Amino acid sequence: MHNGKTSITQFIIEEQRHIDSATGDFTSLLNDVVTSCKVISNLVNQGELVGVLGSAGSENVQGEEQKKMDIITNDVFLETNQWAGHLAAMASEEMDDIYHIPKQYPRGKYLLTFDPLDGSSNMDVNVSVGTIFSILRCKGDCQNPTAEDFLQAGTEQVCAGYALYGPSTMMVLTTGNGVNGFTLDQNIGEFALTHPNMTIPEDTREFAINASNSRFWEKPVQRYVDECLAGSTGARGEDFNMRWVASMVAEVHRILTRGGIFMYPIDEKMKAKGTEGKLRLLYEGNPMAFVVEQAGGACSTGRERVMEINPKELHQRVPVVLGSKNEVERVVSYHKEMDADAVA
Ligand code: AHM
Ligand code: MG
Repeated sequence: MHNGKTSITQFIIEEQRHIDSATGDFTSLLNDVVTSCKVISNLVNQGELVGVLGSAGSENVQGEEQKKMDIITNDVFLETNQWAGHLAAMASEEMDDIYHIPKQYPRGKYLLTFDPLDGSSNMDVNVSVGTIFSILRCKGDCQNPTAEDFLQAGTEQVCAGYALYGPSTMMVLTTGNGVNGFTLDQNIGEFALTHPNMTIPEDTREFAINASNSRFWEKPVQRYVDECLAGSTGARGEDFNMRWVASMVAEVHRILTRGGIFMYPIDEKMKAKGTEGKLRLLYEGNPMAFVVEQAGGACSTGRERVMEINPKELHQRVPVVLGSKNEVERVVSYHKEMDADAVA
């Protein structure tokens, strides 16, 4: 690319050259994912000029209101990634069941999961939104894949990443070899490597949580946040700052840039409804955990490493505590203490 910057295409090709068994399939698949995000970036940028804001008047499988853009961006992913022959199937937050590759196209050896427009409630108010994706190997019958083929622990991911549609559009991804960030040059339609080897500082003084749920939190989360709020007058002896964008992609990106901790924990309201969290394991928890861990951070439910969970169902939800390692470990230790007290 120009100005001495490496394009995302060159970066992916050069990274795959180091892998003897690579056939070019994965490189090509990742390029299609990148293309999907460019198309979505363009739609997000145009907003109401192309009439994409507002509700679609439908609900997804989790009973959440779907925005027009949830459906449009889901279709962009399906159309862009279905034809090339790299995928056995796809699954997304916006579809009840897995998506089978149409008969006229060949089927390949990978599975793609995605949340096409995370934080979509932010679309109408013109605040950052993102796309999250994860690539898995199809280990079963790739010609006749089922939902069970997607139920792999996060440690099995081949690649994960996100696109952030903010003041600039960025893609951040990992193939298990560190984390790299690319910025979209709108003039030439290509991502350039602008943030090589992103790392998360181990310590932080910034936390992100939706505090309107505080009366439902479990004790360990309550304790952690109380201590942050007490700042220099409390147990921590230091002041903390707080953020809540309500776009997980934007929160994770901030944490990758300057550290921090993000929490969407399980709470009493969720337990009463029989759900295990707000965020989805396959479309949000695992891909973000892979990125965050590869950048030197940590991602836990509070009680276990997110990437070690064996998924039981496609749309499984999970509590998420991620970011700077020492803070995540502190939250985990508070859970351990509380759970030990409960047994004693
Ligand atoms: P979505 O996938 O339906 O957009 O929901 C996930 C989003 C995350 O991006 C964000 O962290 C969270 O939901 C915000 O939740 P809340 O509205 O409770 O603040
Ligand atoms: Mg989401």
